[in-house]
Parts: sequence; structure tokens; C-alpha cells
Amino acid sequence: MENATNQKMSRRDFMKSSLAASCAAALGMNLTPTSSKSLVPALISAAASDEQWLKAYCSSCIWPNCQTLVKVKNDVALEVRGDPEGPFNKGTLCPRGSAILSNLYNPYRVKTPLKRTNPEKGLDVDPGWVEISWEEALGTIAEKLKEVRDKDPRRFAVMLGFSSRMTETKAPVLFPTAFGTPHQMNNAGPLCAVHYGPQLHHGTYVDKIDLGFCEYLITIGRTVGANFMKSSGPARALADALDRGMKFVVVDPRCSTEAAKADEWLPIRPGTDLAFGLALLNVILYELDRYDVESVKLRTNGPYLIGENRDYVRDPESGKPLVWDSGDNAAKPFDAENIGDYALDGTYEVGGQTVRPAFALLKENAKDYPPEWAENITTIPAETIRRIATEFVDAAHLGETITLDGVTYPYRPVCLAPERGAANHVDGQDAYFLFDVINIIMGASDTPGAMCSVEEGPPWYASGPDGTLEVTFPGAGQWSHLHHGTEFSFPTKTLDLTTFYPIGHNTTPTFAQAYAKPEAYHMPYELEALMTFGGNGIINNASVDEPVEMYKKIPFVFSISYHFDEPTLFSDIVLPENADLERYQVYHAHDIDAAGSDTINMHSTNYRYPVVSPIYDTKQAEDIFFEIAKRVGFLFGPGGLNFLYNQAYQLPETHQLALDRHYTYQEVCDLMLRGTHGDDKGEAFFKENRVNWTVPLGRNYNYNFNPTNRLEIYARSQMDVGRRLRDNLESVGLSTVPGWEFMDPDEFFSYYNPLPSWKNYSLFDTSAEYPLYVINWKISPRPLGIAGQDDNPWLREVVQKWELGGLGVHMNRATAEAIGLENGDRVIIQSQHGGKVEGTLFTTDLIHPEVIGIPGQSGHLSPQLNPITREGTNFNQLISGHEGHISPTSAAVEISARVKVMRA
Ligand SMILES: Nc1nc2c(c(=O)[nH]1)N[C@H]1C(S)=C(S)[C@@H](COP(=O)(O)OP(=O)(O)OC[C@H]3O[C@@H](n4cnc5c(=O)[nH]c(N)nc54)[C@H](O)[C@@H]3O)O[C@H]1N2
Ligand SMILES: Nc1nc2c(c(=O)[nH]1)N[C@H]1C(S)=C(S)[C@@H](COP(=O)(O)OP(=O)(O)OC[C@H]3O[C@@H](n4cnc5c(=O)[nH]c(N)nc54)[C@H](O)[C@@H]3O)O[C@H]1N2
Ligand code: SF4
Ligand SMILES: [Mo]
Repeated sequence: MENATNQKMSRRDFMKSSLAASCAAALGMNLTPTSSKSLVPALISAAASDEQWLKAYCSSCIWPNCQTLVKVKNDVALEVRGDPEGPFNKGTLCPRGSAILSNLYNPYRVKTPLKRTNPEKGLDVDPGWVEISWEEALGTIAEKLKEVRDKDPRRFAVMLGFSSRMTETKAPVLFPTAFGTPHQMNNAGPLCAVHYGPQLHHGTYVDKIDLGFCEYLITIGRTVGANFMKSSGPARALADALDRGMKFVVVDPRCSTEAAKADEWLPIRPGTDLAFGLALLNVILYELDRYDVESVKLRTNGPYLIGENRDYVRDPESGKPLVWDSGDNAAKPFDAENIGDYALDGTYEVGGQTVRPAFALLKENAKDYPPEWAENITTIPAETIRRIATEFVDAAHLGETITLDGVTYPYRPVCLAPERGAANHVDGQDAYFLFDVINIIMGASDTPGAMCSVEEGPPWYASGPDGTLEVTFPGAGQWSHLHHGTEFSFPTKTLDLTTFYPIGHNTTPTFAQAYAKPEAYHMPYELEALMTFGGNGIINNASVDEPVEMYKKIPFVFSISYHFDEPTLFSDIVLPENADLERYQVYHAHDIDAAGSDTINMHSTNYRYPVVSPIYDTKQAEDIFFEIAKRVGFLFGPGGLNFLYNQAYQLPETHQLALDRHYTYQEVCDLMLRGTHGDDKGEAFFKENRVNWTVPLGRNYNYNFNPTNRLEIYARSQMDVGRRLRDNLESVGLSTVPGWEFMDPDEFFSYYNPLPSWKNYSLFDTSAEYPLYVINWKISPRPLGIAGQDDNPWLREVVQKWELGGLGVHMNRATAEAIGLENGDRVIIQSQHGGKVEGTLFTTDLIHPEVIGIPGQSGHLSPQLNPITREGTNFNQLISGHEGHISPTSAAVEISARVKVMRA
């Protein structure tokens, strides 16, 4: 512990060394900001005449902001560096960015179209690949898809993931829509339940910490960038904030890179984040009684009167929710002009029923959760919880304001920031909601230094008829169901079960398990064809056996693959795509989950083109889509793929795709660039130049743009979703969601309650058989599998040399001693759900004593893949996508499980 928290080195030095130089050393490079600034131009001028540094950008993150220069000689890419002109990375690059060369020259790439000759499928089955021509591959696929489309287009599904470059290209999503199937399934969701809170409270799919102004940051199961070396900006912004004196508290079962540099690490028992939040709220409301009263009155639904049925009490004439005017002692519509004061407390009689303001109920709900209660559950001492709550409130500068660009905001530079580690639990949606509520009642939401929306105003959201936030931006449609729920359909319109999990955003593991028993889940039909592209539905989710069975059961599977991975192994036809450095791509870069003042208002158009010619017989993925769409008959005309492109990119009329022409993706990129930046700024311009722009700082703070908008601190919309679901289920003769018959429906629907309560669900089963909790986290060389990071030998080296504990199984030293295990022992970890994996023990003081930590996503399962992917331990086999271990409301998978550990 001493080493990790040793602060002799300044924090900024540490960040520099850990984020750039140390890893660069592993790659034999020097990548620190200063050196790259001075070295790169020097290298460029010294370059031999046939050696060029070409402009590109790195695409190894889901938000690929970093601009790069690639050294190319004789059509061979030799080196990648951060472009000193890149406004986000400022010349830096993380190891993933440099290691992209191993993506291009990876010997395990798929080099030509392939056809399987062995009809048997399995992780350890040789598919018997034979090489075929593009003509044969595309012809076979087109014939099959035509047949399915004529019969019933819903029987075709597309399975995507982040490696389909979802943030850069809309093609993979438009393709199934143009085909006519609702089945665009995304593998990213169930282990990534990070969207409900941001959608409800910021109107966007994720949120963003304003590190430029923040003075007190508490992360709860969230990384800010340093954990995975984001050279795109957040890691630097965190270092700057720490230098400036921002207090930083990390609530995490393990001491991460960030926790090691924080003011305080609070090791929490996994899955108990909600209990921690409830206790913070208890201290704030009962012991301190300090919060932003004006914000609660004017900016939340806290004053809304709640009736005996737990819903808003409404004005009989206008239907508007009522508040209690304590000046006049009368109930009035929330937006009445003559309100003397909004009551936040008390009990009133309105329309013959007893009613209370929502805020009074929020407070009452927190009463049962004092810090002493939470200490037992979270293992964080009650006094620590008290102190943290007090420091947080002190840092909130209640009553103060700040003026930026002539606009005055509440100055509440504090932020409670949850993410996956807190959100991916059975009650994780409630936990996210509650941490947001604490920010909101401090007046710290969409204001300087607080948690903000990722989209700039005006006006991303507006007040709906009830006065509360409604998303108004048309492009937000994909996420808007998180607020009001997916429309109910029965028999289900889609096979992915979202009708039963109306605020879930993807249900892949649950779907795979249901697919084995279609009748039990009322599936009206089965799939006949599946395309998989850049998502790993086999090993990235909970359990492995069920997805494997599903892949086997679907009669025709094809994939767009860049290298051999598990979904490729289960394909009948494989279409090879270009590697990163061989691709065209356009991306609008801006900071997403955290930003400092130097980048929060920065925008850039990132453009790249093949810096080397494709080495193998591969194609750009988008060109594959256009070609299949043309052959099957959905490229042209209204509703076709070209048409949807025009709509999705909102291209000006002058730069739209003609509805009867087959474009190359290169041409489409050129159209997009010229349509956005003007005819003189097409592909040729962007090969030589960058375009960056800033917006006024204030546009980040949506507080300013919606002065009458109220946020839900009483989750009325979630309650309403649950009630409608229950009614709809009853109307078709079901008492609960299929698969949950073992649970009393009242208990099931209590997860939709408007105020969170603590529940002892399966993770807290106290049986002695599985005494430990297992957790997982993203590791720097592989936050996701984008760009084949699992396959990349350079990144393997980085993990071995620089990641604490490498790919070992982390266990607290004292715990190991108590059960007679030692550092380096081979161990078996067995989960309460039956999964069993093996690994090498790494003992450390930097993890909670009840916790086993398995980093990253390693231990791939097939002997058919690059052998380095098999190193390490596969975490995902230990968790479960089954009912009881997923969120009843969102189907998000519980990312911890109870386990036992034995010597192998
Ligand atoms: N153990 C563990 N599991 C996790 C997570 C974790 O942190 N740890 N994170 C979860 C989260 S937050 C998310 S969002 C999901 C993401 O899960 P997915 O969306 O499935 O994403 P990825 O891991 O990026 O990529 C999946 C597949 O894409 C392939 N691939 C990589 N590059 C390319 C390419 O250029 N082209 C093509 N065609 N394929 C490519 C890889 O081989 C890999 O099989 O995973 C979840 N699962
Ligand atoms: N540069 C870059 N940025 C990315 C990505 C990328 O690929 N590259 N991926 C993006 C994606 S898809 C996502 S979802 C986000 C994820 O970003 P995060 O949610 O920040 O990432 P994780 O590392 O998965 O989890 C965060 C922490 O939760 C801790 N944890 C595990 N279990 C618990 C628990 O029960 N309680 C608490 N309190 N903590 C726990 C882990 O130890 C870990 O440190 O990152 C996004 N940002
Ligand atoms: S932070 Fe992300 S975009 Fe930047 S170099 Fe690293 S992987 Fe690439
Ligand atoms: Mo994610």
C-alpha cells in the first residue's frame, strides 16, 4: 500500500510517467507530451524523401479523439505518433495508439473470404475453412438474405459491438433498418448499464465530469481516464485538477491507478454502492440538513405532491402536477405564477386524500439508512461516510454563484460520479439514480464543476407537460426509451426481450438463454440468419454456453471480421475487412465522459484514409454493406440504405447521396466532409489539414438553457413504466416477466419504485460455500476489444510489465494467508452460478479482503484463435445472465458474483 500511495513524486509526474512514458518504454518509444512536440517535427524534416508522415487518427477507443501521424515508407507503416496539433491529445498517444501497427500486421487476420466446410460448430471445432472468392461469398450471402427477406425480414438479425466502430459509422445500424428487420442487437449493453441515469437527468446517453472546475470528486466504480490511459484528454484533465488541489475520493473494491493517486481510497464491498449512497443522503438530510433548497424547489420535482397511490396529484382541470404553496396554504399547479413558496415538507389534504411533497418522501426514505447501517453492508466505517458527506457538502459552496461568459450559474463544483462498477448490479439503476439525486439536490448538475450532459445546448432537452426533463433532440430516439420505456408488444415484436425490460438498452445474454426456450418467452418466430460485426456476443457477456448454443442453432451465420475471434468461428461465411490503417473513416471528436477546461468545448473533425494499401484481399466494411444491399435490393430508392444515410447524417440537399447510385465509402466520406465543411474541404483537404473549432464555454452547462426545467428526484417516470408493464402483462394473462415466476410479482415490481430501497438479492446470499466476491475492471491495454487489443502482442507486453498484477487473479494478502494460498499459486475460482476458471494468484494489499479481482477480458476460449488471447483468466464465465442475477428493470447483468477459491 505504501508504494502505491507514495506521493513523493508529484501527481502530475506520476500521471505522465504512468500514462505515457512507462508504457512507451515498453514499446521502446518516448511519448511524453514535451518530447513528442519537439521530436515529431524534427523527425519529419529529417525523414528520407520516400518516407512520409501521413495524417490519421487513432481508432482504438470508443471515442477516438486522438489525432496521429503515421510514418510510411514503401507502402509499409513503420510508426505511429500523436500529432502535436491534435487538440485533444496534444502530441501524446497511449500504448494502444502506438500498438495499432500490430493490428495491421497481425498474422491472425482474416486475409480472404472464407467458407466453412465442417457443419459442426463449437469453440474447439475446426471449421474447415476454405478460401473463396468475394463473388462466391457475397453471392451466397445475398441469396440467403433475399430468401429470408421475402419470407419475413424479422428473421434476420445483426449483432454488433463497439468494434463495429459504432461511434464513427452509422452503417451497421442503418443496414438492418434498410433490410427491414428490427433486430439490430448490440452486444455492448448488458455489461454496460451506464445510460439510464444520464438519460433521465442530463438527456444524454452518458454524462461528463467537468474537471476544469470541479473541487471535490467522488468516483464510485468509474474511471476518469487514468485507469486506461486516455491520452485523449480526460487523464490529463484529471492530473491538472489534482495539481490544482481538487479533492478526489475513489470508492472501489480495489485500489486502481486512479485510487492510488486520489486523496482517499474507500474499499467498498462489491454491489453495495446503493447502500453507500443511501447513507450519504441520510447524513446530508438528517445530520447536516444542508442542500440547495432553491434548486430543489425550482429545478426538481421535489415539491410535487404525491398521493396515496404514490403518483403525482394532478390539477383536475389542467392535469398538471400540483405543489403546495406554503405562502397561501393551497395546492397549485407546479407552474402557477403566484406561488409564494414551495413546501418541501409536511402532510396535506388535497381532493380528499393525504398528500406529501416528493422531497419529504425522499427524506423519509433515507431515514432507515444511517451510516452505521451502511457500515455493516459496505464495510466503509460510519465515521468515514459521515466525514465524506460533510466534506462534499462543504465543497459545494452552497449559496455561491459563478459568472462565465456573462451568464451566472450556481457554483457547485462537486460531483458524485458512478459508472459501470456501481451501475451494473441488480439494483444498479437505482444506485446511479441516487448518486445523481445527491448531485441534483446540491444544485450540482449541468453547472460548472459538476456532472454535465455530453451534448451542448441549446436546447438538447426541454420540459415536458409535467415540467420535467424530456429529450427533444431527434437523434436521441435510440435512448429515449430509457425514460418512458419500450412500447409493449405481445407476441413480442422483437426477439430480444426488450418488451419485458422496457428500460434496458440491450439484453443479449438473456436473449441467448431465452432463445433455447422460445415458447417460455413467447417468441413468435426464430431467426434464420445472423450477421455479426465487431461485437463478441460469446465471451463479452455473462456465461458462454448459451450464446454458443444460440450461434449453433441459427441456420445461417456470417461475419465481417478483421481477425479470428469467437463469433467468426461460428460463421458459415467470413468476410474480411480492412485493418484500421487501411480504412476510410470520419469522426466528430469531442470529449465524452470527462473533460478539462482546455477541451470541454473543443470539437474536431477526425478523418483518416488508407495510409497503406490493403495488404490482403479485404474490403472496407461499409463497402461490404453497400454491395450486399445492392444485391439483395435495398440500396436504392426511398427507405433504401442511401436514403437512410442522407437522413442519419442530415446531409444538406446539395450533398446527399443520389438514391439510384452505388457509392464507394470513400465517395461518401468526401460528401460528408464537403457537406459539413464546404466544397473546398473534402477528402483532399483533410488529407493535409485538420479542422478544429470551439464553442463558447457556457454551452456545456445546460442549466442555463432550460431555466424552468425540473429533474426527477422522485422517479415517477420509472414507476409509471413499471405500472404500465404490469398492466400490459396482466392483459395478456401473465403475472410477471417470463423467467421471473420464482419471485413474488410485488417484489419484482418493487424495483420500479420511485425511491430506491436496499434489497438483499442473490449477491448477498450469506452461505459459507462461496465466501468471496469476484470483480472485474477494464485494463489499460484493453478497455474494450476494439482493434483486436486482445490479439496484440505489444499490448500483452504492456500488461505483463506495467499493469499491477498483470493478468493474475488478485487477492488480498491477508485473505490468501488465512486460507493457505501464496502469491503465484495456480488457483481455481468457482462461482455460485457454476462457472469455473483457473488463474495465477497475485496477492496484494490493494484490494478489499473479501474480493477476488480478475482484470480485463482475457482467457479466450478457443484453441482456434491466436494463442496469446488464451492467457489469463476469463472473468465472464463466473457471472450469470439469468433471472435473479440481472436487473429486473433493465436486464443489466450483475457484474459481481460469490465465489470460492481453491488451489488448482
Ligand atoms: N470481462 C469484461 N467484459 C466486458 C467488459 C469488461 O470491462 N470486462 N466491458 C463490457 C462493456 S462496458 C462493453 S461496452 C462490452 C463491449 O463488448 P463488444 O461490443 O462486444 O466489444 P469489443 O470488446 O470492443 O469487441 C468485440 C469483438 O470485436 C472484434 N474486433 C476487434 N476489432 C475489430 C475490427 O476492427 N473489426 C471487426 N470486424 N471486429 C473487430 C474483437 O475480436 C472482439 O471479438 O463488453 C462488456 N464486457
Ligand atoms: N479510452 C477509452 N475510454 C472508454 C472506453 C474505451 O474503450 N476507451 N470504453 C468506454 C465504455 S464502453 C465504458 S462502459 C466506460 C466504462 O468505464 P468505467 O465504468 O469507468 O470502467 P470499468 O473499468 O469497467 O469499471 C470501473 C471501476 O469499477 C470497479 N468496480 C467493480 N465492481 C465494483 C463494485 O461493485 N462497486 C464499485 N464501487 N466499483 C466496482 C472496478 O474495479 C473499476 O475500477 O468507459 C468508456 N470509456
Ligand atoms: S486514448 Fe484512445 S484514441 Fe487516444 S491513442 Fe489511446 S486508444 Fe487511441
Ligand atoms: Mo461499455
